[in-house]
Amino acid sequence: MHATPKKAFITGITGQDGSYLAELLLAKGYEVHGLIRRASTFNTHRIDHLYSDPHEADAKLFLHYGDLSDGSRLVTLMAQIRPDEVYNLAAQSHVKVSFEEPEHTGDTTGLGTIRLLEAMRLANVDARYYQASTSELYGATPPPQSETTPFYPRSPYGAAKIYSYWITKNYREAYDMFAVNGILFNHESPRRGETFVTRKITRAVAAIKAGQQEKLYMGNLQAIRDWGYAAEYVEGMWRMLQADEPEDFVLATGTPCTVREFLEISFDHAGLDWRKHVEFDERYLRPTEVDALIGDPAKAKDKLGWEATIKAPELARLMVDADIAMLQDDAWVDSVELASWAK
Ligand code: NDP
Ligand code: GDR
Repeated sequence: MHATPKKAFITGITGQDGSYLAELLLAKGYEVHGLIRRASTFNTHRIDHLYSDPHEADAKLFLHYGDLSDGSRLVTLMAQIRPDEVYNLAAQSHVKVSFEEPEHTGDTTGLGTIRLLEAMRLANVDARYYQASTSELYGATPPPQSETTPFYPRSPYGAAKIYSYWITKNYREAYDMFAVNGILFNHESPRRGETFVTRKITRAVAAIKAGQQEKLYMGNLQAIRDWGYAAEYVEGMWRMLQADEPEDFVLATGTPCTVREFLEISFDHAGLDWRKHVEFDERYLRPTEVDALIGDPAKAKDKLGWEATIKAPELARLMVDADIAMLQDDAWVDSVELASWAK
């Protein structure tokens, strides 16, 4: 353990992964600095439980306004904080939305990465850098997908992330930075954004069970995904930055599950028949779909000792239980009905 605590800087700290990672690093004794966007409403609900008044002597979590579109702000923050580890988790992360906002997605999910890497260089910060890369890079390339599988992205999101992947690798080679890509397959949790398919399903199950909703409108049920549990994946991110050498790693369960199977398991768990409630709506289809993602996590097991223990069926059940409990406690973080704008 350091005499002074290690400092981590997390972009995307208000998101699903950022909240679990902040929790993990605080538990390990880190001082954690997070980038938050100014919004007209509070957007910190996922990390409120970790926050203490910065005037308190033992405060360990510090939040800074900023945005991945604002390069000079990132330089200032790097110079002020001088972190030991930087985790770039911020992104416009929704694949379907990226078809509607391709330029914005390119700007934050793609160019945001170079702004942050340059900020580190300009501020002379010699930190270890984690880039949130994704199985969406593989896109149309059939499974199983590993660190050596060729990329073929199928969305503006995937194309923006491929830029971030390569620029991270380039900075590692060009400037000898400890900069790595975690190529993470889908990972979910009760904190998952409400418009990603797993959470959309488990929230609907809770609402239908409570008699508050009748129908659930869905897109492509044939898609195959490799769903793991987010709380386990952030441990893998941290381990990548503790390794002796900077290397890229796949994190996945290695186990396939279709959207239809996830639906079935979730509805069954609440004693419901999904066929009575689920209807097709073409608005949830993507112009180009990623049909099948199944990761090969052998390298992470071998070199990091990391392994996913929670697979899709258990994940679906724990998310349904959490959404039912949240609804009963009236603790749903907002009142987002799964209205037509929800993707
Ligand atoms: P979320 O969508 O839950 O969180 C995204 C975060 O990025 C939020 O904190 C959001 O802030 C922030 N953000 C968005 N745009 C900007 C911007 N312009 N400037 C600063 N912050 C911004 O994503 P996840 O937690 O699920 O994923 C984390 C990262 O991992 C993302 O990069 C995602 O693309 C990638 N990834 C995720 C996978 C998954 O299955 N979850 C799999 C593989 C990769 P705000 O709260 O204000 O919106
Ligand atoms: P994905 O996640 O695109 O894999 O990206 P998402 O949960 O949005 O979709 C998974 C699959 O479900 C199908 N689907 C639907 N999806 C949504 N959102 N809503 C629906 O109604 C619906 N019906 C069917 C989709 O077509 C798709 O095949 C996630 C994000 O977290 C990315 O940031 C991350 O990089 C990848 O996972 C790995």
